Amino acid sequence: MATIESATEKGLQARIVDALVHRIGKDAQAALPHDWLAATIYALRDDIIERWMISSKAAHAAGAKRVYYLSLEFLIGRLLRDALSNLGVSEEVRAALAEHGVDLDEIEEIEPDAALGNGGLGRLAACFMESLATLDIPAYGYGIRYVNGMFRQRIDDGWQVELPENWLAHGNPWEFERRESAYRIGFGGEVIGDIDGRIEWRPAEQVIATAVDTPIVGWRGKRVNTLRLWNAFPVDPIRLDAFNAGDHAGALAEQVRAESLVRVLYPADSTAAGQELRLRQEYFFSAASIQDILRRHMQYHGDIRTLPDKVAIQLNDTHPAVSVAELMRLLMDDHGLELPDAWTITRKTFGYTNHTLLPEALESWPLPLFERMLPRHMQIIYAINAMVLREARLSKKLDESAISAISLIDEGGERRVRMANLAFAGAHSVNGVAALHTELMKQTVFADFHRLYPERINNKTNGVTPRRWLLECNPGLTDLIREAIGDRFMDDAEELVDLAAFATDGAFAERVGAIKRANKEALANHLRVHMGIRLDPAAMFDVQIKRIHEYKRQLLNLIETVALYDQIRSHPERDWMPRVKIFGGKAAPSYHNAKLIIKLANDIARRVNSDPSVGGLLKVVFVPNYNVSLAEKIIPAADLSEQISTAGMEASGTGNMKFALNGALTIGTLDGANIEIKDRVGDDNIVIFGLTADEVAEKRANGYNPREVIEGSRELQQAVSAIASGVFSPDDPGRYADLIGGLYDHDWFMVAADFESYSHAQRAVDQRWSDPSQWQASAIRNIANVGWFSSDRTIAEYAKDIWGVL
Ligand code: 26V
Repeated sequence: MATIESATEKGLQARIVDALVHRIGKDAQAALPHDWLAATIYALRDDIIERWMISSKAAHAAGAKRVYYLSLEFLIGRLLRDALSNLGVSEEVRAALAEHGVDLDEIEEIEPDAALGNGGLGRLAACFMESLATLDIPAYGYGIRYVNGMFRQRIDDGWQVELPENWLAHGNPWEFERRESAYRIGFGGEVIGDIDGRIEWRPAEQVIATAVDTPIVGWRGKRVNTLRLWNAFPVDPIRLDAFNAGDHAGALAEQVRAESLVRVLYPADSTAAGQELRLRQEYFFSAASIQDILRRHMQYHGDIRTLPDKVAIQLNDTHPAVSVAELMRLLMDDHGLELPDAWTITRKTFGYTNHTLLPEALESWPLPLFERMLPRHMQIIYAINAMVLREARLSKKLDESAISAISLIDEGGERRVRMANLAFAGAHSVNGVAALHTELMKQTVFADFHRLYPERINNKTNGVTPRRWLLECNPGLTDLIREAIGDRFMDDAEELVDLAAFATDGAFAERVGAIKRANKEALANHLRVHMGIRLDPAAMFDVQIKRIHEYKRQLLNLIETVALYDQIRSHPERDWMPRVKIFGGKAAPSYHNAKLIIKLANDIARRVNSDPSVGGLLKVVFVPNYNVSLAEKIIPAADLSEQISTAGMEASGTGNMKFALNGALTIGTLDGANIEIKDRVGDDNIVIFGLTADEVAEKRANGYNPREVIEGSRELQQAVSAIASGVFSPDDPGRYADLIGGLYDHDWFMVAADFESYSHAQRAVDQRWSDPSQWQASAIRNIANVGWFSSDRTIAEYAKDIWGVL
C-alpha cells in the first residue's frame, strides 16, 4: 500500500507533537483531545499539501481539461478517517498517538461532522469529490462555506427541535483561506447601454467572495483535488461616518448583509425555498465560481473561445442554474462575444443533473424579484428564451402549448423564471440519477424539451464511495473480504463479485454473520450510552434512515409496526422473529406532517418499548440527529434496509446502495435505483413489494378509493384506527386524526394501496430470517453484486459521456 515517504511512524509522531507545540501552543501534557485532533490534522496536512501541489502542477503541465462541480450542498461529514485511510497511514498514526496515551478512535469521534447539505444530493456531491480525486481527474467542487450547516436535531418529548450547529466552533484545521482569490459580486442596480452598443451593469450593491479551500484526498493518495467554498465579506466592513454619528447598527449593516449570504443552509430539501436570500445565495456562489473558472482558464489558456475544450461545468440540480446567465454575461459584456457565439460556448460547457421530479421542488423565481436583483441576467434570459423558442418553432416539433411549456418564463399567472428550463436549455447534457428516474424525466417534466432535443437527456445511475461506505465504516468486513478474495476490490469495487463464490460456504457465512453481530453490538452500545436504551443484538435490526418525507413513507413502516405490535399481542404463541425497528432522519422545520411523523415514531416507541406483553420481540427506536457520522455506525449494523418510497418518487436513493454493500437485505419498491439493485443482486436476494410507477400513475389518473382499501383490511383498519384514536397519544388523543384522516381521503403516496403487499413482504422477511444460513448467503450475494454502485463507476461515466475527460 502506498505510504508517504516522510510519514514513518517516528516522523509522523514528531510532526504531530511539533504541530501541537508550534501551531496550537500546548505540550503533550497539557493537550486536550481537541488539541490532539487538530495537531494530527495539521501533521497530515503537510503530506497532503505536497500531493495537492503536485496534482495541480501536473494538470497545468498537461494542459488538461478541468471539471467543475457546482453544488449548493456538500455533505462531507468527518474527514480525518477518510484522509488517513486514503493515505494508508491509519495504523502509523494510531501507533504514534498511542505513544502519548491517545486513542485514535476517540479523537476521530470528536471531529465535527461537516453537514453542509440536506441529504442525498449533498452526500452524492461529497462521494463524487472523493471519486474524482481517486480517478485522477483534475476537478474542483464549488459551494458555500455555511457558518451554520444542517441544524442539529434534538428530540424533546418526542418532538423535533432544531438547534444551530456551530461546526466551526473549534476552528477548522482542514481549510486554507485564500484571501487573494476574491471577487466582487453585484446585486441590483441598473443596466446602461452606451452608444456603441456596449452594455454595462452598474450594481447597486456589492459583496466580496473569498475562497476557502479544503483538500480532497483520493484513494491511495493518488490525487488531491480542491473543494472551494465561498465566504462573503462586505466591501466596506464599517461605515465610520455612521458609527461616529452614533448609528452603530447602521455602521455594520453592510457587514451583516454580506455575512447573511453564508450564514445558513436552507434546511428544506423538497420545497423550493422561494425567499430572496436563497436566490442571493445561488447567484453569489455561481458568480464567484464562474469568475474563478474564467480567470483560471484565461491564465492557463489565454483564449476564451477554447473554454469548452478546457472546462466542463456540472450543475448539481438547478441551484446553480443562474450560472448559465452569468457565463453568458461575462462572455458578452466582458469578453465581447456576440450572443450566438456566447450561447454555443455556454451550451458546450454546461451539464445539468436533475435530482427530483417533485413539482414543489422545481425552482422558479418571481420575475419582478429576479429582475430587481439581477437586471442584466434578466435581459440575457429573455434573449436566450427568444433563441430557444425560435428554434422550437422552426423545428415544427412542438405545438403552442408545448412551446409555452419549454419557455424559460412561466406566463401562467404571476410571471416566474423557470430555473430547470434555463438549466436544460443551457446544457449539452441533462441527466437523471437512476434508469427509471431518467425515463420519467423524458415522459413528464421534460417531455417537450425531450421532443425538441432528443439526444440531450441521459442517465447516470448514482453511486457511493466504497472507501467511506465499506473500507472505513466496516473494517471487520473489509478484512474478511480481503482474506477471501484478496485486495483487488479495494481498487475496483466490481471485483467484489468474486465473493459470490463464498455465498454457500457455511464457515465463511458464519464469519460474515459474526462481523455483523459485532457491528450490531457496537451500535447497541452506542445507543445505550447516548440514548439509554437497551437493544438485543440477536434481534433483526430493521432500519429506515433518511430525510423524513411523506413520499419516503416512514408512515407506512410505522403503521406496519403497529400492526405487528397488535399481532404479537394477540398471538403471543406464534413464532415471532425478534425485531428492532430503527428510524432516523430530519424533517424540514416547516414541514408539518414530517414533524408529526417523527412524533408518531417516538410515541409508538414509548408505548411498545414499555409494554411487557411484547416480551422483547419488538423494539422501536428513533435515533436523534441522524447525520453522516451516525450513518457510518448504523449501516454496518443493519440487517434489513427499508427503501419503501412510493414508486416513481425517489429519484435514486443512495442509502439503498450503502446498506447492500454492507450486507443488509433490502425490502423495497420498484423505485429509483432499487430496480437496478434488484437486477444485480437477483430477485432471490431482495424483497420487492408494492405498486410499480406505472400502476401508481394509473391509480392517480383514474382515481382510487383508499377508504375502501382500509375498510377491506382488518389489519390495516385496526392499526390506523388505533393511531387515529389516540392509543399512542393518550395525552392528546386527536394528535394524529388529520394525518391518518388524510389517508382515507387522498392517500397521494399510496400508503393504504401498498399496505397489504408490504405487510406480506415483511412476513416473507421473517421467513428468511428464520433460516440464518439462507439469510447470510443472501447478504453475501448483496455485497458481491453491488460493486457497480461505486461512485467511481458513476464518475467514469460522467467523465466519458458528458465531460470529455478520461
Ligand atoms: C431542493 C431545494 C429546494 C430549495 C430549498 C433547498 C433545496 C435543497 C435541495 C433540493 C433538492 C433536493 C433533491 C434531492 O436531494 N434529491 C435526491 O438526490 C439524491 C442524489 O441524486 C437521490 O438519491 C435521491 O433519490 C433524491 O431525492
